[in-house]
Amino acid sequence: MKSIIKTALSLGLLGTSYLGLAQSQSVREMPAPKPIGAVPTEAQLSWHQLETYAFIHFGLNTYNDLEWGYGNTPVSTFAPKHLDTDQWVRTLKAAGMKAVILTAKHHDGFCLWPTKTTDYSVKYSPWKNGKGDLVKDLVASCRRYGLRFGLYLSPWDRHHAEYGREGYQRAFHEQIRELTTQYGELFEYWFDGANGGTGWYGGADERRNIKPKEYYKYEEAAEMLRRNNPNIMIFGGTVPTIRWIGNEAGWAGETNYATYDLEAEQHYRENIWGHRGAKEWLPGEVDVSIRPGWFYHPREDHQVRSVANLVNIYYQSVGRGANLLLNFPVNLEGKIPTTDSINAVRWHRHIRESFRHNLAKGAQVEARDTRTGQTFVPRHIVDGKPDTYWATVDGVSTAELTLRLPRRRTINNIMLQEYIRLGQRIERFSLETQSADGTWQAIDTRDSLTTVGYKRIIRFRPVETSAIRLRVEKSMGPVCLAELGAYHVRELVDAPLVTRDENNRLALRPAAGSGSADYRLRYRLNDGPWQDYAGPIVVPSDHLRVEAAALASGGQSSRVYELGYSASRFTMGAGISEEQRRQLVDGDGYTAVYFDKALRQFDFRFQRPSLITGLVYTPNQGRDATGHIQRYRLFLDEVLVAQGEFQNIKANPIPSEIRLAEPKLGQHLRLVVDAVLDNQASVSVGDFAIY
Ligand code: FUL
Repeated sequence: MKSIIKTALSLGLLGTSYLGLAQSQSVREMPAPKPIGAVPTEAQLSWHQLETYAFIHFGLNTYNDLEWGYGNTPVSTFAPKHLDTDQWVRTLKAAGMKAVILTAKHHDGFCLWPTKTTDYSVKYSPWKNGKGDLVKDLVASCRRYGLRFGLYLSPWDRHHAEYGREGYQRAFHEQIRELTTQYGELFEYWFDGANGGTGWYGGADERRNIKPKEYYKYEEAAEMLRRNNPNIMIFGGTVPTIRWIGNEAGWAGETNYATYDLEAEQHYRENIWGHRGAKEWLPGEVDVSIRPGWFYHPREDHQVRSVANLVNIYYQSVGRGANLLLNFPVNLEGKIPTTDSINAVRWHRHIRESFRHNLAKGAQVEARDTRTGQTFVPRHIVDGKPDTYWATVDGVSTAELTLRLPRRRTINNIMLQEYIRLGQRIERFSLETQSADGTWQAIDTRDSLTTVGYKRIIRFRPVETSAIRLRVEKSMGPVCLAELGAYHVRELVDAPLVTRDENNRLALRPAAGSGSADYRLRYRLNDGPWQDYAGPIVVPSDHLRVEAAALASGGQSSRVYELGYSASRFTMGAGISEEQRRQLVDGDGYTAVYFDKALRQFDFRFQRPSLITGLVYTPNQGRDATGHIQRYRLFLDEVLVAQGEFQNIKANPIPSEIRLAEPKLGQHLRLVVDAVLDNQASVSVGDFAIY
């Protein structure tokens, strides 16, 4: 009998199911472990499985080069010529997106559907002579291509005259009613939390402060949403079912709990990691744009995230148990631009190929302390089904699992999934591989081996092995593991970073997270010939176009940098030391300077009259930076040439441009800081560049 089983096993005929059967006949089936803490609802469980879906930011902002329109931008400027929602959805589908969320209304108040609540909508725009309905068009495209559909409706409305008063409360709820009754099923609804106070407000042009938790009546709004969409996921407001990840830069914490307690939150940054053992299942959603801004800006055409960068974001979001909401800014034509769509599709192919072959499939799995019975057998972790799992007996909250692979393999990624229906449990683990001589070695990784949750993917230096050992060192209760996958993934490198200092020294630096890959750096200036990079070089000219590339066995990535005036052309005014000046113009937003609260202006004096087109302010890129400039005026030779606000600077502190209406000759540029974000006392600056 034994030998028959052995032969059948080696032929792969029986797998381990025969043994399972034998086991089930002889042992008692233990009950499932008791749930621990908060657990997901069915709707949340199916939301987790979406993993990646798209955001579309499009509207009046697109046609006015804005991130946060003030609410007074003329409706007549909304005139897309070749708007094609099928092109969006085809692209998104090819990029592996399971759903799409449209900004039906952004903070500027402009509505992309012909709402009855305001005349600030597509109905009053030249697009399709006012007969268009973008929400409807996109829903139809989603149906055609099988994507799910969701909406973003900004509660803050900088256009509405009644904003801050009852009139707008009613209009806002009516907008939700329209959107939830006229367009079919919605999988997700976004209540954006941003509110900068100031706005056009029907011409009042003032600051209006509200108490969001009360003013927007989120509980009533949610009820309305659920009436027609019982399984809807709600982002933001007071009764959400998912949570913002706390940054717009594309990362969840390596330690990431799906549980959260909104009432206990002290700072929004806590969202990045979640709250351990908190009372609510409120999983994180990583929202990030494929370009620096959320809306389309022509100047960002050469700043589309590379495939390598997007892959890294995938590991930092989906690979850490969060979902990824990747934004695509639709351009002036009304389409997703070519570079964005090519990179997104290539990214998806890379991810698909990376995780296509689970090298642990067919492994023999042995475990300690397994619960008896069919339901919990160790092989469930390699059956490719996240709804079957292996579990340890009650009272045991550590685990040891050994997987003997069908053959020796090189691996550099391990994917783990907990059986989250019973709650998130694992808090610390280790992973080892067995060398040819039989000894066990810890994987060589920079990832911290802490939480798992819905999904965790660990990257490490490639290693050849025929066995893997997982040890769970700390768990909130019996370990319930649904899946373990082992993969050999092609490593990609991202384009290098380029900086130029005040002595005109140009330097290339490997991008963060470029890992162990061996690679070479190259560059070219003003579209000239490519040159190998060996160390900093002196580049004497202003207005330089630098293309920098990293080449490795896994492929190459390049990026274009447009550099403005050399910092050797100007001096900076009083109150700024030489050392500070160096940091302000070194092209690196991480070398930031905090200024004394008395300092509220920055002067740039050129040696000779120079043609000025604009100034780029890079906020302090430090993780918990404060003191970003919010409102400014810009003077050239004492004449006011621009004024305004740096939009969305809190959540997305990217380099921001102040562009003059037209280039002007001048010698003395002065940036006056009129408001600092959150009324902080001191201003902080990462970098300044003049163009
Ligand atoms: C933020 C908004 O202020 C941005 O403009 C963008 O819509 C982003 C997704 O959310 O809070």
